[in-house]
Amino acid sequence: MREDVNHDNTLPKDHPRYESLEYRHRIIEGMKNLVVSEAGLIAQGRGECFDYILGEKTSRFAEKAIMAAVALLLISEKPVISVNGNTAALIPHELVSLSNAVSAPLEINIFYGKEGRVKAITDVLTDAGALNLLGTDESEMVEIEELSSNRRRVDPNGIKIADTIFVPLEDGDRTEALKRLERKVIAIDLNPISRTAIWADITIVDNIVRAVPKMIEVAEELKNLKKEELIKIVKDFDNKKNIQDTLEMIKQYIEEQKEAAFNILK
Ligand code: PTJ
Repeated sequence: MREDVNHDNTLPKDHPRYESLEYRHRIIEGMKNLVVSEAGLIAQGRGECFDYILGEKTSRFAEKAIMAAVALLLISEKPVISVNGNTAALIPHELVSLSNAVSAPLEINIFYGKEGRVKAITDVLTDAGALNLLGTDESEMVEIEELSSNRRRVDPNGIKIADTIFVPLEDGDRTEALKRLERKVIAIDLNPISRTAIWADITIVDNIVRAVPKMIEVAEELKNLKKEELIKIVKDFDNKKNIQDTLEMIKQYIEEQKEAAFNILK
């Protein structure tokens, strides 16, 4: 893990929400360095809100999705991990480790194409140990016609020809476009009813800061399985049911919190 960004000791280590605030600061630092877009701050806040109603922990349903996601990455011919500003700022080392563990290259693909951002993200990932990054040479990019946003510009050796694209944390329109192109999409999204979450083949409803390290662990476990066993894990996974189960779990958690809040007030 890299050092935290609490250089001026603004965050006391015994603060009950230290970890969450530390990640918030990574996003703020990332925005100052052009890695994160301004909208990335808002996305982080939205994510925190959903994380609250998940109890800020990885559920057993997220674990099921992680298992299927890693199995799918391991059986894919040309898997790619798409990286945006928020993911690069929050978990650069973990992205590099996952890329190595499942043999899927990292491709920088951003929604907000402000000048200097691709270079800033390249630097962060290179410092974290990335060797063969895709999406770094803007003159080489080709387009995915189904998409109108800046995300349409992709690497000809990456997303353009990938069979499975892993999109940790992003806006919805790309997942729909990739599905129309008959690609497999794996998403991590704290919002279980976002368009990305609904359209993806495998949706991990969890925080990327917990889910990606877990994926690295699971890749170690699954890498010795036979291809048929991995295919079975993917086939047995029902994304729609898993999202429904997650929503039920959230309802139940909120009920429990309602009781707990009343008990505090008694
Ligand atoms: O770096 P860029 O230019 O590619 O832009 C990236 C952002 C995130 C700004 C862009 O993709 C965007 O605007 O996304 P949205 O529409 O805000 O969607 C982000 C989704 O990610 C929301 O559903 C959030 O709940 C979710 N999210 C935020 N933080 C996390 C998260 N999901 C998992 N882990 C998080 N840490």
